[in-house]
Amino acid sequence: MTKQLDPKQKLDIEEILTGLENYHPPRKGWTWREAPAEGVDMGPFHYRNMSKPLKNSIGLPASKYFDHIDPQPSCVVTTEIASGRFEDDIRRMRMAAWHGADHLMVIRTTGQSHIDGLLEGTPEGVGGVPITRKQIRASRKACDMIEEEVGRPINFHSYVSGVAGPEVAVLFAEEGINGAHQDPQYNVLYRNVNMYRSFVDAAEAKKVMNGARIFQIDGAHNANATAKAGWLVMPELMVQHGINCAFSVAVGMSQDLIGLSTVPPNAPPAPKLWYDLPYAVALRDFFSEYKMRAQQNTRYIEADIEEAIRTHTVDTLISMLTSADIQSTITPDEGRNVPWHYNNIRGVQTVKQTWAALDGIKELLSLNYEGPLGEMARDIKLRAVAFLEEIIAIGGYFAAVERGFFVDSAKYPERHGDGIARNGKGGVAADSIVPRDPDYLAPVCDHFGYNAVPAGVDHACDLIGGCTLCKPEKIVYIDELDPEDSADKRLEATYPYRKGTLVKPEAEWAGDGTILTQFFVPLPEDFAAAYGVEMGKRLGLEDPQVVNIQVMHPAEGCFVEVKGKVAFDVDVTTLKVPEKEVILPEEELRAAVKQVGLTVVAGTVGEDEHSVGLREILDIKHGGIEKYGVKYHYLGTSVPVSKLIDAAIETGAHAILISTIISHNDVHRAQMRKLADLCVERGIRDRVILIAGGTQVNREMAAETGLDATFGRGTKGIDVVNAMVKVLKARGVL
Ligand code: Z97
Repeated sequence: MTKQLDPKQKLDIEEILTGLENYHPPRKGWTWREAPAEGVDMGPFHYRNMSKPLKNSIGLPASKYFDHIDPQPSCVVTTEIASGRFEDDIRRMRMAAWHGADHLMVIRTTGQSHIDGLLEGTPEGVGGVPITRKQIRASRKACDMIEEEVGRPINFHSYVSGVAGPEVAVLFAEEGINGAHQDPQYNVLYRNVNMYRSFVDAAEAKKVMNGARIFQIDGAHNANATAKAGWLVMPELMVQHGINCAFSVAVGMSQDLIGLSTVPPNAPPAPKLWYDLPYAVALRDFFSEYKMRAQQNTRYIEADIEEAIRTHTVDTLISMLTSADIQSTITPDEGRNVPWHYNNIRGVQTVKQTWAALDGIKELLSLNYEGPLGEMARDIKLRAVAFLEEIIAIGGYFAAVERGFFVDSAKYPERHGDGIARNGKGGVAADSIVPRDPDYLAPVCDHFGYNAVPAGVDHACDLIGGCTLCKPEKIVYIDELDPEDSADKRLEATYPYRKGTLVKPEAEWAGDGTILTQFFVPLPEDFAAAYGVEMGKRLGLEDPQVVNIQVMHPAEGCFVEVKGKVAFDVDVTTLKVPEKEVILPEEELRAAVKQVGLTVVAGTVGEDEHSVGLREILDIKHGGIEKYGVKYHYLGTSVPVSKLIDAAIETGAHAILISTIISHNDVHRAQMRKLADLCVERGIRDRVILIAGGTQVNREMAAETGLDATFGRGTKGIDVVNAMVKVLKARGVL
C-alpha cells in the first residue's frame, strides 16, 4: 500500500524509493475517462462532452470567476515529460495531474533504441530518462499515489521499440505500464534497426502488451515530423497506420488497444484547415474501429510559446470537430528543446481551455461533406489506397522500404526519390533472426508464435510454477549498478532544495536555477541577440542563451527571450510573507453593501491632481467599488480634507476615501493624519470609515496615521469594499 499524499506536502522521493524492491502496482492496463452520456453539471453550467471532475485539481486561471469549477474533457489528456531524471519527472507528473493530465508519457533517453537488452539502475538521461525497472517502478508507485490524490486513474506510458522491444514489453507488463508506442516501422525508418528483426520483435512485443492490456500508439506521426513538406505525406501516413493496425491485429492484439498516432500535418501561415480537416475526416472514415490519439503539430513548432499554443488550439478544434480518444499535448516550448515543468501544464491548459470553450460544438455546427471537404477527404483516401496497391505490386512492404517509398517529399503518386531507403540485409541487429527448433519451449505467458508446450498443459508457465507476469514475486529487482550515476547521488545533491530551506527557481530539475527573462530591445535582430546575451550576463545569469527572438520591426527592435541560471540560493526562512488579507466572497460583500446602503465621499487631497488611481477604485469600469453597489460622491482633485469631512456629514456617507500621490516631505502621511485628527475633533470618528490610498502608501500606514485602512499599488475596488464591510461588522452595524 502506498501512503496517502497530503496536498500541502511535496512528494517525498526518498520515501517512494523505500521498499521499491517489493513494490508491485495494484492496477494494470489502460483506463479511459468516465464521461456521463447525460453530460456534467458544474457551477452554473451544463457541459455536454466532459468527464467526471477531479477530487483535487487546479482550474483554468479564469475559474475563480466561476466558483473554481474545473471541467475536464471527455478524452484522456497526455503530457510528455523529458527531464532526464525520473526523480524530477515524478514531481512534474503530480503537477500535470492536478491540471488534468491522465496520460503521462515519459520520453526515453537518446540511443536506448539501439541497446540490445534492459538497462538497470537509474542513470541520468539526455533528452529523456533511461527506461529501467527502478525508474518505472518508482514512477508507477508515484502515479499510484497521485491517482489517489486527484481521484482518477493515471495512465503511465513509454516506448516499446528498438532492439530490445520484446524485453521492454515484458518489463512494462510486469511493472504496470499502461500505454506504449509500438510500431516496427519506427525502428526501420528512424532508428535503422533491421527491418525483418523489427517485425519479428514487434510480433512478440505486441502479444505481451495485449496480455497486460497496454494501450498501443503507433509511430505514423514521425513521418509528418520528419518530412520536408509535412503536409504532402498524408497518403503515406494512412498507409503506415494501416500497416501497423493490420499487423497488430494479425499477431493477436485486441482492436480496442490499438490507437492511431494522428497529427494535424500542417500549421499556419499555411491554410491549415484545408489540409488538416480533410485528413482528419479521411482517417476516421478508414479507421473507425480504432482509437485516435490526436497529437499536436510538432513539425512546424518554433521557439515562440504563443505561436505553438495558437497552433495547438486549432489542432484541438480539429480533434473536436472530428474525434479524439486521447488528446496529446506537447510542451509549447518543445521548439527550444527545453520542456520545462510549467510548460507541461500550459500545454494541458490549452486543451482544457479549448475543450471547455467548444464543448458540444458538434451539436451546434456540422461539417459540410457535400462541398470541398468531402472531395478532399476522398482524394486523400484514393491516394492512400493507390500507395498500398503499389507496395503490393512491387513485392510488399520490405521491398517498398528498400526502394525508399516512405518519407518521400512529393505528393503521392509523384515521387522526388528522397525517401528513407533501408537495406533489408543491413541495419542494427541484422542477421539476428533464428528459427525456433521443433522442441523450442518457453514456459511463459503471452508468448508469440511456435511453442512446444506439452499436451495437457493449459498455461505454458504452469511448467515452472508461474512466470513473472503471473507471479510478480519472481521478478528480479536490480538496484543501482553505478553508485555514482544514481538516484541516491543526485538526491543527495538536491536535498537542500527539496527538504532543506534553500530555494532556487527551477525549470527541469530541483535546484537547477534556470529562469527565463523577456524584454524588448530597440535594435535590429543580430544586435538584439548579442544584447540579449550581454544583458543576461549583467543580470548575473550563468550561461545566458537567447532562446527566442521575434522581430517587431527590422529597425525598431525585437522581442527577446533569454534563459540562464541564477547562481545564488535564497533561504526561505529569510522571506517575510505579509499576512494575507482575507477577502469576503463577492456575494457577501454585495449583500452587505445593499443592507446598509453604503455611500462614500472621495477625492484626492492636498495639492494632488492625480485622479486616475482613485477613479479606478471608484468606477465600475475596472472593477471599482461601484461594481459592488457602493454609491460615491466624487469631489474632484486637490480637495481640502475639511471639505471632504463636511461632505461626508452632509450626505450621511459611511466612509471617506482619500487618494494621495505626491509624497515630498511626507505630505501624504500628513494628509492622512489630518483626516483622522479632524474627524476626531468633529466628533464623527466612530461614525465614518477612513481610507487612504496612493503609490507611496502601504497597508502598514493605517495604524500609524489613525485611519481604518490604507492601500498601495495594485489595489482593486474589492479590497476597499472588503475593508469597509469589515469595519462595519466590527462596529456592529452589520
Ligand atoms: C509522441 N511527441 O507523442 P526512441 N516508437 C515510436 C515513437 O514514435 C517514438 C519512439 C518509439 C511524440 C513523442 C517521438 N516518438 C516523441 C513509435 C518517439 C521513441 O527511444 O527515441 O528510439 O523511441 O508520439
